[in-house]
Amino acid sequence: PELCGDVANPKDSRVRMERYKASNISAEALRKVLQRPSQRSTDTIMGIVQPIVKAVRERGDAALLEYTHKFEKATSLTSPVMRAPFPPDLMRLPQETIDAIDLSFENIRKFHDGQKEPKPLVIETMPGVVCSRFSRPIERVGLYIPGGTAVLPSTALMLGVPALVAGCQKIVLASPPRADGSITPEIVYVAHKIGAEGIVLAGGAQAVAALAYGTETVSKVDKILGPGNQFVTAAKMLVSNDTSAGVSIDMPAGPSEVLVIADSSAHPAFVASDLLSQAEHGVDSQVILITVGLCEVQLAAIEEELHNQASALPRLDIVRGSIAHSVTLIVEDIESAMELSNQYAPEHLILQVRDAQRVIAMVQNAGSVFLGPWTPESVGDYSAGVNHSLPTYGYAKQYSGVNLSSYVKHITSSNLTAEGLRNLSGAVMQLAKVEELEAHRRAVSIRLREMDRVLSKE
Ligand code: HSO
Ligand code: ZN
Repeated sequence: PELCGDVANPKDSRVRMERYKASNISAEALRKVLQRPSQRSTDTIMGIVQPIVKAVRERGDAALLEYTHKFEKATSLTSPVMRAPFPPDLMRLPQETIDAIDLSFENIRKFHDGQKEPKPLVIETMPGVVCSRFSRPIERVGLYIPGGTAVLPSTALMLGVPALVAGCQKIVLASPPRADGSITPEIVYVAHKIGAEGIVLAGGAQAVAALAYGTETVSKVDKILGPGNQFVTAAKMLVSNDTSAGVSIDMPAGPSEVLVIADSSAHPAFVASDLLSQAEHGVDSQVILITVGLCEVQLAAIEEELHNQASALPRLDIVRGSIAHSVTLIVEDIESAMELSNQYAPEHLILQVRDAQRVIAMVQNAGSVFLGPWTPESVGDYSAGVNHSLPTYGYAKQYSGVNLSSYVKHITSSNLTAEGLRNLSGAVMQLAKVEELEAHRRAVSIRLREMDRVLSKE
């Protein structure tokens, strides 16, 4: 593809995203530019995950502990579950951290509580034919909190608070322990606040298998939610396909990503900081910047900020990795920007443009949107109240992020009067006839006859 502006020297150590002028490249080239970094093939991953899931299903705690000893190096661990009530010693935290968790907890609680349906839906579709729908919590949920390069108590909040609000009876957390067998106190504190039954001290496919099938000490759950690496995702897909496990999952998860749309009203430092806050998640993260009608000076100002801010970050190496497969796309109007964004379907969409509220009408595909100069993605990652467990890898085209309805099932009911059944009888009996299901037809005709019998007596 044709580059606009100067090309960075590949050996140059500047932190820099490649620039493309969208109107100068073909649709095919554009599609390539917007491709997510490739992941290891599903077959390879499944080949690794399958025996692990099988071992935990067949040998329970013994296999689970073996894997934790091996992968987490937590060889001193003798029981895979830490049960509530959690010892206060294990959740001792600085007051500022407690306050931050408490405030975030409360905002997330409020936003998800607001998602409750005020009352069951009741619709009379025809006279005497009443259809309704009501919801019930999923009884047992397993929440996976990834380990890896960062501790993520915020993910425990995002998965746990809605489970609490929904009224799930049993909440089980799973998270890989540290090498000494312990779990970060922030996660234990969140587990305590959401009323978790326990924390499974395991990660990866083995943790998912334990939650799906249960072991001697791990409670089997009905649904597993939470992000994770490719092994976790593969294991979630595997167990949700096994009818004998009887477990569902939230969504397939991939590396974190953000798409920022900036026009000339955007503050270059803000734009760069938002790109970097997502880029620091992992080398496989991807960040996309779409600029709308910026001149060379404005573009250069963002790039300068990106380099300078990145250079001061403790996770510069990770940032370099993700920036290497991240790009800037240059367009001239907001319509073109939104078209590209909808095509990409980002997990996070940041609109640093004039009249962002108007632009939101054009959003078709995105996990969560952040509007205007004062809304960095970090607020949604932690404390605003929205959920940060969102569809990645383009799945925002068909999946919603985690929300209250992720923790409930909807049940419908029908209630007909005699008049209602009479009103429906013709259609039902005709369709039963078409499908040659005679017992279905008779279930109606037998009642019509009874109605006629009673009527003739009156
Ligand atoms: N941005 C991540 C969530 C997160 N950020 C956790 C910080 N901690 C989800 O895409
Ligand atoms: Zn984040």
